[in-house]
Order: sequence, then C-alpha cells, then structure tokens
Amino acid sequence: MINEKIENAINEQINAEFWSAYLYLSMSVYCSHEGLSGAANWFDIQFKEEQDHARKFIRYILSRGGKVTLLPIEKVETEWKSLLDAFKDTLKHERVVTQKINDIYTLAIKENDYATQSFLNWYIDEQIEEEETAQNMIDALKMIGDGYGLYQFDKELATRTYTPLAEE
Ligand code: OFO
Repeated sequence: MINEKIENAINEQINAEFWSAYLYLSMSVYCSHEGLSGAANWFDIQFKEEQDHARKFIRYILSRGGKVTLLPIEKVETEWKSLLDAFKDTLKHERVVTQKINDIYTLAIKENDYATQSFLNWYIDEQIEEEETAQNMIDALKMIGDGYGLYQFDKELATRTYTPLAEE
C-alpha cells in the first residue's frame, strides 16, 4: 500500500506531466502556424511522450493500491518569438520537472519508501535526456540562425518518430 504523502506527490506529478504534454501540444500548434511542420512533428511527439510519462505514474499508483486523482490542468503559453524561444522555454520547463522529480525522491527517502525510490530512477534518467536534448536544440538553433539553415533543421525534426513506452 502506498503512503498518502507519496500518493499526493505522485498525483501532483501526474498533473505536471499532463501539463507538460499540453505545453508541447501548444508549441506544436505554434510551429504549424509558423510553417515549421518538422518542429510541429517534433513537439507533437513530445506531447505523446509526456502523456506516456503520466500514464506510467498512474499505473504505478494503481499497482500499489493507491488512488489516482486527476487534477485540473493549468493554462499554457500559446505564443513564442521564435523556435529558439520555444526550445529555451522547453529547457526551463524540463528543469522545473527535474526538480519536482527530485522532490518526490527526497520525500520517498524520508518516508522509507524504497519501491518509489526504485521506480523514480527511470524518471531521473529520462530528465537527463530531456534537458540534454533541449540544450542541443538551443545550441544548434543559435548556430544556424534563420533562413536556409532553419529550413534544413526543420526537415531534420520532421524525421523524429514516436515509440510508445512499453507497459511493464
Ligand atoms: Fe515528462 O519529461 Fe518532460 O516534462
């Protein structure tokens, strides 16, 4: 049985993952409006992956006999100055998510919840990748600027494909 403090923290994290999904859907729509169909695809996959992250937490609470509570999703930004600006926001956002995961881990240590500590390791590794990817995008966009470079970069982002997270 999962303890109530951990259950509440994970329910909040489920909400944060769906909020992330919503933010990336908003970025995808923004990119479509800007004629950046490759970047729109990239953020749409990000949208799907965040939903997978939320579902993984949902399955975990259920597997430990807890109660899942779906909370309202906060409103998100809908406009950015450029694709670079959107990726800067992505990095900022992922750093916040990393901190949230770390906070749940700290709580799990305090509560002697070893199962949750073990479960969270997947998210800790995932956050390293999320932050690194956003930083790489920022670095690339700073190098290429606008125009033909951006056109080529967008074509590259169009090749990203979605792989659903395996259910264990
Ligand atoms: Fe769920 O990793 Fe991004 O937010």
